[in-house]
Amino acid sequence: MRKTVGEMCRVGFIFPSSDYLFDPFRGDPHTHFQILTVLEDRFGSRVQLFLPDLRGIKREFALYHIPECDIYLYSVYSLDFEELNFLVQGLRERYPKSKHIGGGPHAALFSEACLKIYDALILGEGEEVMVSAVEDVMTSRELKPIYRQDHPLDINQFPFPRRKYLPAATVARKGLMAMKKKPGYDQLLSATVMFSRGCPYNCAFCAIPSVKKFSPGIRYRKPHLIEEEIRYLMQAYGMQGISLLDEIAIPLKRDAAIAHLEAIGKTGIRWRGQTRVDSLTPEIARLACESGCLTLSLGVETPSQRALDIVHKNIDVARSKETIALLKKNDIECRVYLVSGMPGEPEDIVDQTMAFLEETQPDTVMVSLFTVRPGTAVYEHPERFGIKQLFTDWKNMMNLQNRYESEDIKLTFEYEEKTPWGRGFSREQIIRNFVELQKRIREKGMSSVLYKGPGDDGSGARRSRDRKKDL
Ligand code: B12
Ligand code: SF4
Repeated sequence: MRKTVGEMCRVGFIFPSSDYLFDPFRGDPHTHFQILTVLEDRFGSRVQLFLPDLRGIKREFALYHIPECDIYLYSVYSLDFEELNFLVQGLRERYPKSKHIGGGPHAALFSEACLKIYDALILGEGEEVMVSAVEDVMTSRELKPIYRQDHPLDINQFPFPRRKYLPAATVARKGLMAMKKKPGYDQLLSATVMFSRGCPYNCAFCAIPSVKKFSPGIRYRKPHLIEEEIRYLMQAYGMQGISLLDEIAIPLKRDAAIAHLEAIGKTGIRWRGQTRVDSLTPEIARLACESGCLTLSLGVETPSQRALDIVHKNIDVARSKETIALLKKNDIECRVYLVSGMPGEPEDIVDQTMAFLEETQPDTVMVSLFTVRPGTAVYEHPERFGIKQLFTDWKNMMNLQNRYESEDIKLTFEYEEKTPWGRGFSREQIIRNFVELQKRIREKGMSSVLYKGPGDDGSGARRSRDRKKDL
């Protein structure tokens, strides 16, 4: 193993297999691009950087794909916790002098457990503290156990995240822009992007409020930086479409929203994104369409006002209906996100949901099963939500979306028989409702469109067959 003092330091930021996802290549490793870009700018030729991409690779063969490094980095998501532990162990055996640094949601939520696995943790935003950690390794080979960024950074001081750490074919791919009613958009070369950090709301089922506890609220990149990043993607990769992963795609304040949309619109790119149902006005919806917006996904969650109130979603059902209509009026395809199994659902939730969809006619609907994740208020105080038991096998924390023929549905919680809103559904009832809802949505022709990729026979069967876990 090389000595790092005064020499080049090799840093590898590992992206796990994500084998529980339908298509792990639909998302991009933004954290990895961001941190590697910052390290490159800060250390220049004193570091050699790698992004070992383990998507599609079987766990037992993963180590063959990871080069020897002095420092390995991991963004620890609860679902990946186990896989990453396995990798750290394997890499320690193979390269005993290597250092292992974890960050991300699970590290922020379970620091003590993570400190048993990693040599050091990055808590909060990583750009500045990661530079200190690399300097520590370069100068003394000693790491502090915790590097904490306990206040928000100005995200506009950093360059846009460069993507050269992955092959171009991985960076720009087809399928992300597929539309339900307009053919051809699935052929656009596309990638995911993020122009903001955080969310100012506190929905009880969402991990954002606590994984972002060191940097609360929402911050957007400045319009000229957004434009610069899109132009880079277009010039370097021939990008024709972008999928915004921001929680709230369009800033909530009018002036900021207009400048944001103008910056995107100037580039001529097509885009899609997601937002809250209370974040759009008629003017902003029109400008979104003019700026190239093809699809917006709305966090409708449920047509039950009682359930929305119990999970502090802070929206009303009437507003959901208005916003769906607004998108339709502006020729923006509307996808509705629903969650099935939420606390407070009435007995006839399936019928109520179908009546809501019948009335509003969104273009597509995605239903997830209610999942209790660490970092959420429901996880912290299950009793307030009528929950008597939680199951903490992290690998079952995936939102199921019925994308495979036979899903192995595992609930992460169980309701009391008597809850503050009345009878709590049994586990069997929740699963029955979820399956029934999926079936009826399919029958209505409102299921999402999924690009199946080259070689698919069109039925989606190839992927289903190939999965060990039909998830
Ligand atoms: C983009 C995104 C993805 C992308 C890419 C993820 C990635 N690993 O890069 C894709 C689409 C692949 C994805 C998939 C999933 N995601 Co996701 N994802 C997000 C999202 C929207 C943004 C994260 C992001 O890239 N931000 C931009 C970067 C620059 O910021 P950041 O990640 O916060 O990282 C900063 C700091 O936290 C820190 N940092 C974080 N990790 C590390 C590690 C090191 C070593 C260092 C130095 C610093 C550091 O430095 C960064 C810069 O300051 C968040 C919600 C959110 N807003 O945070 C959910 C979120 C992180 N995802 C979540 C989940 C659950 C998933 C999935 C399991 C799918 C699912 N929805 O069920 C999979 C897991 C896939 C995987 N194996 O990683 C949860 C995590 C909950 C938890 N307890 O783990 C979140 C919080 C969403 C939510 N509302 O629940 N995701
Ligand atoms: S569900 Fe959406 S609006 Fe609610 S806290 Fe999470 S990201 Fe914010």
